[in-house]
Amino acid sequence: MKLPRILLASRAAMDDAQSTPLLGVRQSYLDCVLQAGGYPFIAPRIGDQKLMEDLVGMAHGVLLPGGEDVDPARYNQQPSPHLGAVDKERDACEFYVLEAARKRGLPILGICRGCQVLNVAFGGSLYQDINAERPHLPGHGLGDDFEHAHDIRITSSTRLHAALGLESAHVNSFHHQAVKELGKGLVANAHDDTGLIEGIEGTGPEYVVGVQCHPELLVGRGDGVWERLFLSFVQASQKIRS
Ligand SMILES: [Mn+2]
Repeated sequence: MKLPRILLASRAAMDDAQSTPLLGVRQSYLDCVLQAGGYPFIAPRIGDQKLMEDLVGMAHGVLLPGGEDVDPARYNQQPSPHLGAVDKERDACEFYVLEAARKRGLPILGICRGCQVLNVAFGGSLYQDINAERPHLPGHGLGDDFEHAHDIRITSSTRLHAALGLESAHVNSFHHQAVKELGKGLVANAHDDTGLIEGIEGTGPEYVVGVQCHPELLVGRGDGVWERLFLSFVQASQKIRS
């Protein structure tokens, strides 16, 4: 059986102030795709629509990893003083990737920032900073805990529920932003104890899933539960391949 090709969007990182950025993906994402039976390949973070359409044309599934904050202009807000780093080139790249993937009906998995990009691309909005915009609620675990920071409740009859087979799960938490208003055609598939959205997915027949936690780090620490998410995504991509 030929492996489904999974396109991963990349980020820019400086390793040397005098030089140009490195473009890449943390290996934990690649490992999870490989373990689940996918063939990962990396899209350079370049805001070029044609290039991204061509790359998506070679893919059977698309994974958007974690990273910077989405430019709030993308959801018609002025930047808050609590906004973190923004990479407009990366935003452009990933919005083009998503547009092309949606046109082709490819499976999409968004992780942390990827979940937020997904929501904004579907017309939704974000909390630019959870603790600044939801001060009446207990502070969200923006963990220094690399393993488990809080629980999530998983909505029944969702793809996430079907993938994990659980009503609740322990997750890590490294986000200071979160989904505010849901995009069109999306539902929440998980919430934390304060009602904050911890995951989203499409209501249509295509596999479109976003999670706010970092399952790739949990899998790397031997958490078998979250392997099932990557399996469900790669299996959906395999259907596109065959
Ligand atoms: Mn969280």
